[in-house]
Amino acid sequence: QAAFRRDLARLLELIGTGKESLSFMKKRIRHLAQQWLRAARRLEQKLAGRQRDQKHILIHIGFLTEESGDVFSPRVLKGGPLGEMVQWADILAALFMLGHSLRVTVSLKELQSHLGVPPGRGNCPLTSPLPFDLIYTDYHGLQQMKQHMGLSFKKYRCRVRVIDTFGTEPAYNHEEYATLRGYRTNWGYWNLQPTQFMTMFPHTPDNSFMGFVSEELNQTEKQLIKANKVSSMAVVYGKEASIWKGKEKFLAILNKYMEIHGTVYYETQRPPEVPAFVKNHGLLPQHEFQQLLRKAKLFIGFGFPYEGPAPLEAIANGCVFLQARFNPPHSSLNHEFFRGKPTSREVSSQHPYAEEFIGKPHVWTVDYNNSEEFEAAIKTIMRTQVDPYLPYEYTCEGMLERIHAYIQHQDFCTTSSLPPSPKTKIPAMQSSPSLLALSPNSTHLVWSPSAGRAPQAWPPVASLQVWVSEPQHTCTETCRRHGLVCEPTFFRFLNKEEVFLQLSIACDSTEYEMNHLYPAVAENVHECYLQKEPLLFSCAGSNAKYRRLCPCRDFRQGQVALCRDCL
Ligand code: U2F
Repeated sequence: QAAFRRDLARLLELIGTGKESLSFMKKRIRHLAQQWLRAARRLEQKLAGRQRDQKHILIHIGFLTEESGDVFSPRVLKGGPLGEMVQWADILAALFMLGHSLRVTVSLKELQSHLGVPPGRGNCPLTSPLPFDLIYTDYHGLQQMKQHMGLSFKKYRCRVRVIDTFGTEPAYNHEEYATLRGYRTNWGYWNLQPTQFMTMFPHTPDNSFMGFVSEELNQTEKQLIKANKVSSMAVVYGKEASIWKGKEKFLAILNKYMEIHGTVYYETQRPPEVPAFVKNHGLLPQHEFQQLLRKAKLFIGFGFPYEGPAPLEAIANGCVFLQARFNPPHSSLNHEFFRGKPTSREVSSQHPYAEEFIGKPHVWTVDYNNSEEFEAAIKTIMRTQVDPYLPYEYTCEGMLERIHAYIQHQDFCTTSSLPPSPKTKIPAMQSSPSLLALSPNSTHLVWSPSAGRAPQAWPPVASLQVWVSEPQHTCTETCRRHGLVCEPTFFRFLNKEEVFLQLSIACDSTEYEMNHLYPAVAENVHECYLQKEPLLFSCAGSNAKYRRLCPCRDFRQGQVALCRDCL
């Protein structure tokens, strides 16, 4: 049984020393310690003594190992990316607070020693059973484990969770399919269950949403912040000078109305990209950056970095976030930053989560090519009163709740918890009684209690609704349009011929094929297709030719990763 922890001191020892990145993470954990403790107490009450198994967990942060180049650590104090470190610090804190037994490694040598690989021996099967129930790592770590575990890697990969900032879509994950269809990338194709990849924002429901946290304010702090806001103070999003390059026009407009602050790293003198009228504080320690946000009214993005933590912190501290709409959207097909990343996701603004999940009055997404629209937004924002706001899923309690649920319910090792392999199980599935019934208004299918006992599944099947997409729509979009979220683990319940029948879809032929858009129907030719490869079940992906069958579910307000009965 795992017992919630009462302090974080032991975790700080486990993390080790010797790298700026580790110091950054420890400082963050220390600073947020009280928040974590309070959140753990609240979750403990909520779960009311429910059985929670204590897991032995290895956390191997591959990108911080010398063997992968560790390009991030030397840039911690120089304006380099911190988002990944924010997330790892929070993952460590959450796993520890939940009471699991942790080992943390940031070098290959430590990894080998924890895995039980004798020094000097690589790429051999482990001589004794893996002593961890779970391994949290990243793409770099995955590669290292593959290299050093030999055949044992295949055996144990179901225990791995990959922290993957921008996400990996199923089409890119499946080796044979990726190779055949041109979805190969630098990051490989690991044939993992797509929900083993865990993202920084809920980018695609095909992956699990891991997230991170932002500081939560109590009522008194919120009131104080509101009272002390300076309505003419703006902070620019961007700690690296290159982000400011070519932004003179916007800065000049903004400067007409507001005092502009920046936190751009510099060594001896002001970077030339930052105009003289900007008050540049230099790169600030994280808690001082939060203080600056507490005074500011506006946090303004100029298009990069994509999808970082700072806008959530700004909104949590009562700022309005103003950002550029991307038209056309940026993606791995048209933008250098995303090129080679294992996703075709279209990024519609600098921060789509802020745009779609938060929106006005906290977030303004405007066309920066239209100076009038840009200027009008600034003027309106200055007059608008907003409260500090933090979505529940980004609070410590929200993150603890979500990771708790994943650890208790996600099992990629037991075969009964996995989608059936097509060769053996699909005929049996076809003959099983239908789990689904037409909804009262005949538009979609819902879980049918009359089918008998619900199959063991997590999320519980009772939350399932099947909707048919419009042509050219993804299942992610389709479910969202109905106020639901796509749930890839449910594809297996609707990958059946009879489901087309129940939905009155006429099929002149039905074939099993490998295609990440299936199950789907090509309506004009009455051809129906079922999925032959369960690893390719995908919420992402669309094509004008197909209407897709989409498995949707409900979700908890402020916690999109969990359905109502998921805890
Ligand atoms: C993102 O990484 P970034 O580090 O560029 O993300 P930011 O949103 O700028 O914020 C990271 C943290 O930096 C902190 C701030 C955030 O939590 O509190 N900070 C600070 O300590 N001092 C300052 O003066 C200003 C900010 C993203 F997270 C990564 O995944 C991507 O790789 C990267 C590129 O898109 O963007």
